[in-house]
Amino acid sequence: MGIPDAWASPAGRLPDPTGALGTGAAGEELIDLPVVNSRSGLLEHTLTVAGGHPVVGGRRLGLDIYNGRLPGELWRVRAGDRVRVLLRNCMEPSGVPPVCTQDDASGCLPARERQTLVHDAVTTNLHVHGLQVSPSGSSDNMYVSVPPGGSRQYVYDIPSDQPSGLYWYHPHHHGSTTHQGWSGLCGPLVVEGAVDRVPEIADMRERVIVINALRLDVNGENPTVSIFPTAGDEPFTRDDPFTTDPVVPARMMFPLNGGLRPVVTIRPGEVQRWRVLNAAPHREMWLHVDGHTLYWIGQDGIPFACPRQVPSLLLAPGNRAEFLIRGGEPGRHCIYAAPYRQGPARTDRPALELGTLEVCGPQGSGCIPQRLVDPPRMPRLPIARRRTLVITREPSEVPGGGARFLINGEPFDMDRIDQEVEAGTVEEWRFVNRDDFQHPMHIHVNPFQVADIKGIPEGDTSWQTDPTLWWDTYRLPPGGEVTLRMYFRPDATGKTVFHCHVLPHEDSGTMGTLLISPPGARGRASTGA
Ligand SMILES: [Cu+2]
Repeated sequence: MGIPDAWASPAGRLPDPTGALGTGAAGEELIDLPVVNSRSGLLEHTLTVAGGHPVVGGRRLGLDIYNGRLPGELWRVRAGDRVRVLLRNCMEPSGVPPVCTQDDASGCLPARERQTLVHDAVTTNLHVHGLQVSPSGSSDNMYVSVPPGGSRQYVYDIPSDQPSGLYWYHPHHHGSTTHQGWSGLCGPLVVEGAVDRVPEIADMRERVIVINALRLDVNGENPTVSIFPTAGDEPFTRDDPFTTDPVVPARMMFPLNGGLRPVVTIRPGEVQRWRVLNAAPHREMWLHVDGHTLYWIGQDGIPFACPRQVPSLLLAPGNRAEFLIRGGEPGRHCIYAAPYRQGPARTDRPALELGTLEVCGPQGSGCIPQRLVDPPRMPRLPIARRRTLVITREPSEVPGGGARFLINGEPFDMDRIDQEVEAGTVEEWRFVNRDDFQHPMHIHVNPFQVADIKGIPEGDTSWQTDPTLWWDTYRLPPGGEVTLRMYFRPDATGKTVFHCHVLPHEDSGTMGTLLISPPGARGRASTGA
């Protein structure tokens, strides 16, 4: 599709809701999120989602948020704990989106006859991303709807072998996941364990950092118009590759722990432990800290055997990267996402300043440990089954609605069972990407290893392909393919999902259902080769 006039117009025509976009560090200190701890094996908590007014970069916004703050509190638990969370939905529809005429100076297009509001924008539920818990009943059940005024009691029993690392919680109601993600609805969840007892790490200053992407209209609110995903037809230089119906001018803000371009302080020589979540619904972040090497110690919640020295780390939406960083030359160093080609040529993501690392004060200390912990091992079982899943692109069913992306030719249908697996077995899933955009695939409940990958773009140094690493979200190269090896743990059975974690893709149907049957249950024929 073509570029709507509003986006083709000079940048100056679009009001900037941030009031400070691209003007350098906003200067706030990175805050530590408030912590909710488990006690005696139980984390008991109420999570209220309601409209609120977080102040980001000096601007008072109007967004739906958890417990009155952006992002939500940090939950800290241990493997084997029970988490009881009462989700209360106190959201209210924010009304009709702003619509104006074509000659309006704000650059809107006229409303279509049919205004497509986000489907069920204020219906929600809860997903604990990466926890290897039951997807059934009152646990991590993706088929639950909590309407406005409703509530739901969730109970998650974290297994005793859940790796110690960074996970997160966020809404996962099909159709409104993107919208609620662009409100910043999410929070980090740390499972404490063996890696925290590595002596060098136990002594370090820890920073849990949540990167949000907020989509804001001129009023500082998240517009409730439908999002049409595209794969690059829109100018990414606005960092906004989506069009809406009706078109509403909007800009993105990318706060860290709710602060716009905050300052993170470290002493020269001091080693800190950073645990970073990319909660942006659509944007990959090729994370760099100017002048600093990263010592990568864990990915998607799963710690490594030893640190890996890397110049940068790419976080797809949903990924968590954990690393150590040693304060270098005194002074200010940019924390940024490097320019990156997430889609086809000429649609590059521009550089994005996220914050500033300020190295200052007396000489600090700290050591990079040689050894960490024993990572989980893939059980030595024969591959019970190999499946092929093909991602294709087709025009949206909605006229002018851009593209949508299908899995094996079909959009999401929650009443269908696409893949049925037997718990206690190992399978290989080969994802073939027939599209020219990277689609980061997330599979619920069980993490996986990358057994094979083809089609990494030439010269793209952002990929980590070590087959011993574990992930729960992994990118498919454009026009390439990835084979994921998974063990379906026997104690987490039921119906769940797998999907692209570019949330506008997920909401438009790039999601499949996955039934994990109890061990010994007879599988039936299902899609796949
Ligand atoms: Cu996708």
